[in-house]
Amino acid sequence: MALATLLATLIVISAPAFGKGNVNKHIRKQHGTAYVPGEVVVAKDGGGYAIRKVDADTLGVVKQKAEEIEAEKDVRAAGPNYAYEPSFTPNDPFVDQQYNLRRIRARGAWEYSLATGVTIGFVDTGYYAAHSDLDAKIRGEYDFVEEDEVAQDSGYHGTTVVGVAAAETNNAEGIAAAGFNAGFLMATGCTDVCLSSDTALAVGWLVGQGLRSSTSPSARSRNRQETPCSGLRCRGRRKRGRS
Ligand SMILES: [Ca+2]
Ligand SMILES: [Ca+2]
Ligand SMILES: [Ca+2]
Repeated sequence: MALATLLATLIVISAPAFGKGNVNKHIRKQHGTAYVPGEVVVAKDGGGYAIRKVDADTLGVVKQKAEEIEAEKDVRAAGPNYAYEPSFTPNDPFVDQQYNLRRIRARGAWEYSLATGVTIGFVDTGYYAAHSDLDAKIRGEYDFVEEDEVAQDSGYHGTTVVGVAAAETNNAEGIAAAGFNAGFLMATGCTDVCLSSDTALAVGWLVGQGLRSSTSPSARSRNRQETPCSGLRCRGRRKRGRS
């Protein structure tokens, strides 16, 4: 009896206080939502919060109990004791310096999608193919300025733009990209200047690769009419008088 009493005392002493010891709580996940069974968080009219124990196991019944409690006098709001985890942070060394990712709340978006299987098309100045944060992401390229199959970067604009959207992410190197697992196609349509005659063909080529254009349906229709060829087949069909 003495041992049982001692054990009971120890259990009471080690019980977590409200707001602490959440790791000891029995957290359950139902339909992707994590919560603590048998608990409702109650916000009082006069301020402050409290946990109310309820006889409810599934999330649906906990919500039902919370609604009943919310209808009580002196209760401002009540709801399940939901459990949240910090958003995933990739291991790329520069990720903490990437203000752009914080601004667009990329970490929250990555909870829903890592863009696996997605390909992003770029019309830009080309890209640096040997870049170790890009070399595994290229899915195809064409240079509509030089009319060849090597979309080398004539500056650093294209490399920067591609990196922000589709650099290799969570590879313990360089930066993280909003597109996470997304690959990319590069259609070079610019050097220090972008000509419509090059960029229109470049967009048409990307559409021909199966990418959806962000231009209007009428513009897409025009592009298809003006650029029925794609990739290699375009070569030699255009006489633009450029060297
Ligand atoms: Ca790489
Ligand atoms: Ca080239
Ligand atoms: Ca990286």
